[in-house]
Amino acid sequence: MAKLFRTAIMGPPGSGKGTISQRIAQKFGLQYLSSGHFLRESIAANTEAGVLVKSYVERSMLVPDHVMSRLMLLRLEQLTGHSWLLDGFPRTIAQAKALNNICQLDMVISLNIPYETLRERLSDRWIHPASGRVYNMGFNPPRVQGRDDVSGEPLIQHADDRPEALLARLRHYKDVAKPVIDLYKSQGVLYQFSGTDTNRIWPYISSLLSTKIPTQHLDGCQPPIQP
Ligand code: G5P
Ligand code: MG
Repeated sequence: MAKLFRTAIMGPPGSGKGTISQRIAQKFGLQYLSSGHFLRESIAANTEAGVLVKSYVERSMLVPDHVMSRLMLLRLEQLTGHSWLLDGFPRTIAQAKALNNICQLDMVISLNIPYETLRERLSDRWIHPASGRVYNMGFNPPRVQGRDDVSGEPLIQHADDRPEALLARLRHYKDVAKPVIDLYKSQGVLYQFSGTDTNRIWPYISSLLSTKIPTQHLDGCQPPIQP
């Protein structure tokens, strides 16, 4: 049986985790699990977890570790025997330890993007609240200005993408991510990528993954879960 490949992508809000994850999932056929997407899905479905996490997600605050870990580990339990990619989980050391208890990651991608770049991207970001689809007026604009490509409904801008709120979020991200990054560094699985442009970072990630993911795996892969 082909060896399974388990990886995670970390980075501050707006660093391109989602954009790069979609490319990895498409090119390498990994199952794609996004913590933000699962949270928004639970909120939209009004599940017990959704009600619990709504106020955190709306304020861009971290959801409590036990809720987040339970949500993600339950999904991962359904994927034994599959290779996967996690986007946005683990984000704290408690989450990393909970994940470590069930499996060891083969590789962790960490994105280092300058603050000014994040600020520009997020101030230009528009969201379709019902689906969580994200647009950027410069990088991936909607077909019709101010409207979601699929539903045609209006797009909104996130209050937490204002510069002062964003600076606080990014500081918080750094503090919380440091022990997680140190843990994966000590395990020898951390790969850090820096830059201001996703399209320039992507070829490096893609060629690194090509050396790590066994080609037999690609033959038998499952279609990725689209968020
Ligand atoms: P999410 O959904 O994980 P964030 O805030 O971590 O949300 P976000 O916003 O999803 O991260 P991203 O995925 O890192 O950002 O980046 P992206 O969406 O690909 O790109 C950002 C924007 O820039 C897009 O508009 C994209 O098109 C554009 N872009 C990308 N590359 C380029 C480029 O090169 N140039 C330009 N010009 N633009 C570009 O989490 C949401 C909430 O859920 C909770 C928290 O409340 C969080 O705030 N949560 C958790 N809580 C606890 N623990 C966890 N593990 C949690 N995970 C989520
Ligand atoms: Mg994202």
